[in-house]
Formats: sequence, structure tokens, C-alpha cells
Amino acid sequence: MSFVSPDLIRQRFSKAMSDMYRDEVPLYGALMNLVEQTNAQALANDPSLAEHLSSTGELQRLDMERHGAIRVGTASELAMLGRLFAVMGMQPVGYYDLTPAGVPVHSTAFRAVHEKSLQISPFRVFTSLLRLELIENSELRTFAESVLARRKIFTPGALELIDLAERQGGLTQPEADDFVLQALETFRWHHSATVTADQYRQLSAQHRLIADVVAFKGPHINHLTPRTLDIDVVQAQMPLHGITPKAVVEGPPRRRCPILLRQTSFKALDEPVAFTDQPQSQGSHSARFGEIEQRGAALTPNGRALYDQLLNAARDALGGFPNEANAERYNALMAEHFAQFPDDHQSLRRQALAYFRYFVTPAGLAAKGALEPNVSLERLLEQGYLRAEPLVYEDFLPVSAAGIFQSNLGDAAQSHYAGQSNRQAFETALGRPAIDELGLYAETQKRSLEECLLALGAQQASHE
Ligand code: OOG
Ligand code: NI
Repeated sequence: MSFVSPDLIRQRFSKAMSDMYRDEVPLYGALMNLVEQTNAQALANDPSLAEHLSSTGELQRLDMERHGAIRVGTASELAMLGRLFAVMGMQPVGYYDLTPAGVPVHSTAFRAVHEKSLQISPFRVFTSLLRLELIENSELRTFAESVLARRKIFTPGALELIDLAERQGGLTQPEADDFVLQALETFRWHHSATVTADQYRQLSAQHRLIADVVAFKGPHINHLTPRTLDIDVVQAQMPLHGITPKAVVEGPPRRRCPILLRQTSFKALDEPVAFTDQPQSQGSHSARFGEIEQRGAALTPNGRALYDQLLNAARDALGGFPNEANAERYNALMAEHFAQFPDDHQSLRRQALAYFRYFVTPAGLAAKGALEPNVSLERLLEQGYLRAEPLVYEDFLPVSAAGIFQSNLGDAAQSHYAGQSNRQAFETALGRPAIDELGLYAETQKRSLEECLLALGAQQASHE
């Protein structure tokens, strides 16, 4: 029996999801066009950007690159999602606690973990689990639990194919085709709710996010984010296309060498909903929104600590959440604080603030087998035998994610939860640990160096 590669199933699924979402949310099409134009312009304006991105393979994956987000209500839903995503080669990476920002969820990102798989499809899904234990009203909590216990978010066909993939060790082409169609159903938007109008109001009054998870048939995909090469241009252009962006871009400020992740979003759409007791009359719920992101270098633990320190300092100086009224001051404070973060590749690499990938140059190949004994990495770079390119950040940022959640839930959501971060409970629900993202970047960096040394015919290089 010959199986389809999970990477190709993910690539197909990502495309199918995008097509479904474009049908469901017309503004998504407008946003995709804007991002496409901006990217083409950015590449035309800066030929060296095109050259760099093409040498790392990022240019080749740019057009298909996107992430989605979903929210589930129970441990068993999360565990089954983990099995569903595994069929497509997606593993849970990272743990994000959103409760400090007043959002009663904790999350992980399902994504491919090896650079070769990421190259075929970098599709990721930010997946949040509702923390029902944080609902103080015990009657409402019990009600929410009972509603969630009754719903079935996977089609019987999807469940069978997940089982089959696990038993056989993969899916044949026709099975994979069917799997993509069946799996897609879980993420579809259903305009009929599972509760009465009054129950919806109660859930919503507790927290809009609780209503979004509990009152519907499944974890509808709530946004699908394309990757842009210039988020400030997209942010500025959105209003000209009838799209209202959130007040500030989340993440680091604009820099010569982008790091981590910058994101912005547009407000959720008000969508008609039919409640169980009023199937004819229309209620409404804001479920889906739009988001754009720009990705930069993955940071090492040191780099990340510096990022967190500067971000916190800027936010402390602002003295509150960024919003329309203080956006200008926030941007100025961010620029001021981040002036301390080295902004050239050489410093980022030498100070071990970011992860890099190494490439053998034509000069390196010409010198194959004739390297200086015990040559160091620095020396190989200096001689022009190797070239270093930053490794792209494939994950998310908790403060940014909280900002995205909040801009779509409204200011009412900016409460605080006493609940502790609880990675262990999340992993118990998931049925496995979430992978440490920093370890993945370190491995990719190490593999690339080993491949280079092999190609140069070096026995081993000293790592200094
Ligand atoms: C997820 C919000 C976080 C991101 O890109 O950081 C997010 C959600 O609203 O469900 O998508
Ligand atoms: Ni997102």
C-alpha cells in the first residue's frame, strides 16, 4: 500500500480551508489581494529581499503561507483535534496562557516541525481550549459543560479515517482526498446556534468568547492569516479598501531586520445567527475577523528574554493597553525601547540573539576538502565559504495573541483571571506534551550547519 505524505495532505487541506473561508468571508478575498499586491511591490522595491527570501525557500512558500485559529470547549475535543492534525503532519508546538490578559483560554499551535515539511506547507493552526473552570457562576458552568458534552464536532467519516491512518500508518490517495473533505467540516461556520437566544445572552454576558465556543456546533475557523512582507503598508492601506484595522500592530516595531512576528487584524463581522427557540428571527454574533502577519527571525532564549523585557518596559511606560487614543505614543515608546535591540544580522548572530541557517557558497564548494584544519564557523563565514540567513519564526506570541483576541472581543474582555497558568492541565487534555519551539529552532540550526560541513568536506568544525 502506498501512502500520501502527510505534508501533501496538509498542503491540500490548507488550500481547501482557504477556498472555504474565501467563500464564507468576502473581506478575506479583499485582504488576500491587498497582501499579494503589497508583497509584489515590496519585492520589486528591494531586489535583495527577493534574493534572500528565494535563497532560504521562503519566497517559494510565501503565497501559500497562512495560519488559522480555532477554539474548542473540552479536553476530548482537543485530544481528537491533535489526532486529526497528526494525520497532516502537524504537532502541537508551544504553550500560550492567555488568562493574564483576561481571555479564559490556553493554547498551542499545531504545525509541521521539520524545515523540509515546513517548506512543503507551513500551515499552522492556533488552537485554544476554553477554561470552563474560570467561569465563576457554577450554574452557567454546568450548563456550558452539558451543552459541550452533547455536541459532536467531527464527522463519523473523519473519525474513521483518523483511526485508519493511525492503524495503517498513513492514508492512500483516495482516503486522503476523503479525509480533507471530512476534516474541513469541523471548521465550517454554522449560522444556527445550539442554544436559545436567552442562553446565548447569558453565556455572552459571562464572556463573549465563552458564547463563541459553547453556543455553536463546532470550532469554526475564526481567521485565516496571510503573510505579508510589509505589514505597515497593509495597515495603512486597509482603510482605503473598506477594512478597519485595529489601533496598533502587535509585536516588535518596524526594523531593518524583522524579528519574531508582527500582526494586525480587522474587526470581527457581525453575522446572522438563528437560535434554537427563534429559528426564523435573526440574532447576531461576531465570529470571524481578518488578520495579517509579517514574520522575521526566530530568537534564541536570550533574544526572546530581551524582546520580552523591552516590550514590557514599553507597555509599562504606556501605562495601559494600547488603543486608538494612545496608539501614536505606544509606537513611539516601542521604537524608543527597541533601539536597544541590535538590528543587523551580524550582531544578532554573534550575540546569539537569533537562530540562523547556514548555506554553502560557490566559493565554499570550490574550496571543498581544502579547508584550514580545525576551522571555526566564524572563519568559514569570513572566508565567504558559508552564508548565514536568519531562521524564520514559525510560532506565535502570547502578548500579541491576547491583543488580537481583545480587539475582536471588545474592551469588555479586559478583565483579569485569578487562575494560574496550567500547562500540565492543557497537556493532560491534549494527551501529550506540547513541543518546545526553541528546541526545534536549535535543531534546525544544528542540522543546517552539519549539512554545510559535510558539503565542505570538513570533518568537524569548532563551534566558536
Ligand atoms: C486566536 C487569537 C490569536 C494569533 O495569531 O496570535 C491569534 C483567536 O482569536 O482564537 O490568532
Ligand atoms: Ni492569528
